[in-house]
Amino acid sequence: GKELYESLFENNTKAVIWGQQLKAVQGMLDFDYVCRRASPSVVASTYPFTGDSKQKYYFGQKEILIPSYQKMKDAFSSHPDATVMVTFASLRSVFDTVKEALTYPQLRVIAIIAEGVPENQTRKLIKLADERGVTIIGPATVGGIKPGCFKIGNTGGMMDNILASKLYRSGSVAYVSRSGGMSNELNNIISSNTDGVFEGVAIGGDRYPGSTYTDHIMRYQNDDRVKMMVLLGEVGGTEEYKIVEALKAKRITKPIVGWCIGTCADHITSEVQFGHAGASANAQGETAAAKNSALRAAGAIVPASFDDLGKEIRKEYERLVSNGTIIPKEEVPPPAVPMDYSWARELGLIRKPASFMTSICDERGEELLYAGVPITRVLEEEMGVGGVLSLLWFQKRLPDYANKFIEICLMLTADHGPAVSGAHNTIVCARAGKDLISSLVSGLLTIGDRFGGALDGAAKTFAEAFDKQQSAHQFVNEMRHQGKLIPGIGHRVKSINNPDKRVEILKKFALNRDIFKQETPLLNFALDVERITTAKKPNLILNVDGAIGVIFVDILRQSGLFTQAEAQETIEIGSLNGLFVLGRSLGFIGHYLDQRRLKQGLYRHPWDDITYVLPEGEFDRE
Ligand code: Q5B
Repeated sequence: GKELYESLFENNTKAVIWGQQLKAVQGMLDFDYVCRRASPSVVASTYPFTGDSKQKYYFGQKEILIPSYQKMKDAFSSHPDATVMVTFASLRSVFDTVKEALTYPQLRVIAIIAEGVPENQTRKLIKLADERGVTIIGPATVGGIKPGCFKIGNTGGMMDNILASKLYRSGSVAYVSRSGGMSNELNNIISSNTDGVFEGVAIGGDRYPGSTYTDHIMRYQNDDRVKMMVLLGEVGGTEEYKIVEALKAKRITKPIVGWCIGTCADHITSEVQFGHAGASANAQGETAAAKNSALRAAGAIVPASFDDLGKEIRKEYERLVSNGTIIPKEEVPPPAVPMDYSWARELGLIRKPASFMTSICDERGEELLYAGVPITRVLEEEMGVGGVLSLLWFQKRLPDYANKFIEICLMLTADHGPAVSGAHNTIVCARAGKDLISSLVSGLLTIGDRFGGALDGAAKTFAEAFDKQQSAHQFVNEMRHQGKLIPGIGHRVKSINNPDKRVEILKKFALNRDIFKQETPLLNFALDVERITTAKKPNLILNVDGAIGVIFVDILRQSGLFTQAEAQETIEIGSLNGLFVLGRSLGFIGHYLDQRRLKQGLYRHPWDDITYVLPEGEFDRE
């Protein structure tokens, strides 16, 4: 049978949680910490749909691991000192869950947090629990709270609420209510009119709650630490009359302030079902007003209205203080519970310098933005690859001719045959059996000052000479004196006799004022330089890297879209080589796929194509 009058929770009570309610568990642990409990109240959780694991929580500042067990049996056998189970199982699985829990003799309390559990199931569970001496709180409840000791799940709300109602330390007033929401109200009323809450239980709105007002009030009656009690009943049912009987029979001797809410129902002519399943008066005696009168007549302190509840509670509390029943304790401030970072941020209490900054793309909203432009607009306005590149690389919407120029660059640099350094590397890598990305990267790694990566160098070197107002002659001579090759000049196979068609196309496009609507002073200067270098050697042409480099500087400087500083920065941070890298990636990927399709085997370079020039010595072959 059930031992009725014992305490359910103390400051060393341990609980197992059924379900994956990480937030609720953290709330319980924060409560424990603010109550100065020596150890957390939650020792384990159990959930059949995931394997055994350990879950990370905070206990104050400290990070702790709490085990989660797939099998309830394992949770209880590993934690034989757990006497409470809080289950968040849904109405579909709660019956079986609680039935199983009731087979573990260590359990004293099961708090069921589930709406809509069928009444026949609840009644079966109540019967089983009674036989085993287990107290059920719920099902349709948030649970209960015992300041300084234990908090069931989300009871009491957030930490600011708990602090405001001083639920971190024990008071002298114990209450029982049906509704979780109203118990928050009671926490507030009691804490502002007395030395605080000793314990509060919300039994839940069910017609057949697992434990009743009387179960809890009798516990409070028998606990010397409770000096006065509060009962918040409601319209419907006859449970409050059991308190009336206990008062009459002097089984309740402590002061009890009582109020049944729902007195307004008497003014409504039609039959009213309030929020709770049990909150409907089926007979005159079940009305709130009738129950309030009965309580008053039996000796409970019943205010004139709910508004006066606090006043009556205060009056009784002050009487108990003045006659020495309650000796108010000195207020000790609670330890500070660190606030969760995300919550503090939401409240605007903290700020933190971000580790990363970005200015090109934002994917967080409903629509992806490239430099602030929604992608639907990018498509609607047919900005093309050139437009997208301008947004992402330069955060600018460039004029159409500039976007077109970018696209021409990508098309013209896309490939230049298998013999060039990069394509060769990609091919060798592919033939060594490597994957697409490795082969592509192997090719890209050859791009530099000599091969394909002279765009930035050309842009910078030509621009500097131009800005110093050097003539083409002076520039070529200065570079020669410094022993430097001019970036963007020279080609292995192309020459004035075998012109590079790609460069011809670029020049034609940039020099056509009908299309390319700006001046090209740096291109003109580079062409002057080319006239001098090709006079020396026919292959010292303005090459594809050089042509793109100088024309791009002209766009940066003459389009009117970049400030001088932006133009300079764009050249200096190495943007322009990106054009060749991007364009040529098309070709390298093509070469990789081609080798795979052609099923080319491992490449080994032939000996007859290598001159071995080893130092002569005693180990030389005969
Ligand atoms: N001389 C490109 O040289 C190459 C000179 C120069 C002054 C120069 C060379 C060079 C600068 C870097 C550059 C991009 C290595 C090239 C590209 C993409 C590609 C590739 C493809 C594709 C070619 C012979 C004589 C020497 C040198 C002098 C040479 N370059 N003088 N300024 N720039 N250029 N790279 O033919 O007196 O005889 O000793 O480094 O812009 O990579 O298709 O292959 O799409 O894939 O080997 O187009 O020009 O000439 O080094 O034997 O020199 O000319 O000092 O003079 P070569 P070298 P001297 S486009």
